[in-house]
Amino acid sequence: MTLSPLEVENLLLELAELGSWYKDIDIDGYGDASTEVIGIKPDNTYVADNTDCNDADININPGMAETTNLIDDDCDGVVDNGFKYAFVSNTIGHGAYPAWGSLAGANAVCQTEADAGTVPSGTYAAWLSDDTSSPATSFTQSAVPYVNTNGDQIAPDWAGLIDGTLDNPIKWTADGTDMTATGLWVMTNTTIAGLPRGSANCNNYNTSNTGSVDSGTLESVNANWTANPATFGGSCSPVGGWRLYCFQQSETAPVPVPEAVIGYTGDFAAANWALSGVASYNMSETALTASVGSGGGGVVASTTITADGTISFDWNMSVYSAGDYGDTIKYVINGTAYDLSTAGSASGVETGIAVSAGDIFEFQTWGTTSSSSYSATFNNFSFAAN
Ligand SMILES: [Ca+2]
Ligand SMILES: [Ca+2]
Ligand SMILES: [Ca+2]
Ligand SMILES: [Ca+2]
Repeated sequence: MTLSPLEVENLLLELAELGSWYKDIDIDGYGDASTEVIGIKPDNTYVADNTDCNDADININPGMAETTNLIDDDCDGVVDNGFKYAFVSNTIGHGAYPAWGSLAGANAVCQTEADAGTVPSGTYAAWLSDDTSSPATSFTQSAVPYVNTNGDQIAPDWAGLIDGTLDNPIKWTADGTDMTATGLWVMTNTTIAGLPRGSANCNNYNTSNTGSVDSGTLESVNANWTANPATFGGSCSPVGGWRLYCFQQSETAPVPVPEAVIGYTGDFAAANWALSGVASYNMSETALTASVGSGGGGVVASTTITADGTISFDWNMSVYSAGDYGDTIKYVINGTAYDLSTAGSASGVETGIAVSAGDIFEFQTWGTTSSSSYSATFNNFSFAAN
């Protein structure tokens, strides 16, 4: 067969595109890692990239900028990183009823509402001062914008938050409910600078229904948002009660996907096993071997598992001279033995053996009498963390 110049050119082009290819359904130039095809590029719906975390949305890929939409636009595993969310509590503190009880209790209210709400996961704390702590001393002072749960900017950063004017009022709950005209003030005892306004803090927010408190008003964008003179010295048990301002302090980092351990490496390197026996034995990166020429005996290799996961390995037992009571090869988890073979030559593949952090995992071989002669191998070892 003779190829025309055009056919030769096309063939060369195809050869140049040998590699790994990934489907790009939303045509944003980024492919779906789960659709790998190796070889010649199937067609132009495939790309070389495999980093699209949502191949059904052209606006979600590693090339996008993160925006305040409660979506991980840039595929780095963190929702709305580059912003810190704030919200007003749905929970109402009230001195006459079970309330937050302390500044730590108020922080817990914020955390609970954040965890149950639509805001990005992370740590949240109350904009509240007591006798020993205030936002200025306890908050992570953000260099990135503070935003509401509806996406509006509250302030460009910490400096903007404490300059006495907000870009938008903090009046949305952690699940995005607008609390406009709900008629409740927000307990703060905190100045616009984030410092204690005084000692009007309901006896450090205990539940004894005593003392007074200074507060702010949740629809305000001037200094009244945190320190409204009309509220100063307010009762700790008003008819309505009080809300809290809650601020995101940090983001929850994406959970790294643990890499599998292949061979006796990493946590399963030979140095992390206790090896003993009366056989000739050895552990390399690729295999644990035991060789018994005469006299019986075997090897015990023991390690402590460092993470929950599954173990797989191949094994082989070649018996040259049988022991009177058999020649065994097995693995043992926390003292419970799982026989692989108890007599004669045999081999096999074990996969998906579940283990937990702290488990004692062992390989064992044993020739039962002085007439035993065998060689045993555990190879193709791997461990995949859950
Ligand atoms: Ca795509
Ligand atoms: Ca996409
Ligand atoms: Ca992100
Ligand atoms: Ca986003």
